Amino acid sequence: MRLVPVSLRIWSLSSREMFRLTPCFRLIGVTLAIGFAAITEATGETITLHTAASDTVPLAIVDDGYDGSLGSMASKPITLNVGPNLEVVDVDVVVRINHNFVGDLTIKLVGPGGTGVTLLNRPGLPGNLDDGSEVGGDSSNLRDTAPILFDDTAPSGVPSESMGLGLSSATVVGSGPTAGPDNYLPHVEGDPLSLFEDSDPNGLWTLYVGDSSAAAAGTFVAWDLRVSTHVIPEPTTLGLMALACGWVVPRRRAWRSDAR
Ligand SMILES: [Ca+2]
Ligand SMILES: [Ca+2]
Ligand SMILES: [Ca+2]
Repeated sequence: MRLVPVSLRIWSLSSREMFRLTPCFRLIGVTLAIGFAAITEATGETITLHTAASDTVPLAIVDDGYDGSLGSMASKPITLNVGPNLEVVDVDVVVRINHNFVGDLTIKLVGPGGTGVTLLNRPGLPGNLDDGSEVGGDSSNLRDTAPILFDDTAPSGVPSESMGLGLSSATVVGSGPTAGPDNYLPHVEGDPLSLFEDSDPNGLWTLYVGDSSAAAAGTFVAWDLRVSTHVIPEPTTLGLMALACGWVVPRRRAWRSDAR
């Protein structure tokens, strides 16, 4: 069997031959439609938002317990099961914490594939150490009644390193219009939530909260996971077209030989 290039043969077809080739054209039409649908999904028109919440039992964040390891942090899991053939296009996180010194805190999100992102790294503390070794940072407070949103496209445009900037030690972050924004860009130095893009949304997501200096202690109350997905684009569309035409065109040659 030798395949004939379709593009070279179509121009010489009679109407009878075109009729015999209609299965090929039908299949091309169907596969082009499937391909168009996949492209539509990839461009964001069928993005689905999945939301899930942790338990709301206050969990102690060990005062001055963070040493740079996930094991030294308080953690709450969320298991997501949203079905097959999906991949992540966006992740946002809402956190509810009670604490009187936000500069003590480090917050990290780890996804089902093991990817980890730092959402907060001790706001107000100069430098970028992540081992719990320094003392300082912003003295403003967090309350579970004033949840904090971390989002790569946070409307405030404020990076989480600036959380509490300009607030007094007694002020709760996000508790009112003069208390600063309640939504932040996650820790912005090369660690965005977009690191989860194209990953499988299904499985265990865990949020970790650590405290790096003594005196003020707090509780990790709850968190919400917001994962947007789209259907993984179908890679076999063009393959189906080639397979179909590879079958129909040799049949057409056989029909012509029979007619002679
Ligand atoms: Ca987002
Ligand atoms: Ca305080
Ligand atoms: Ca502390």
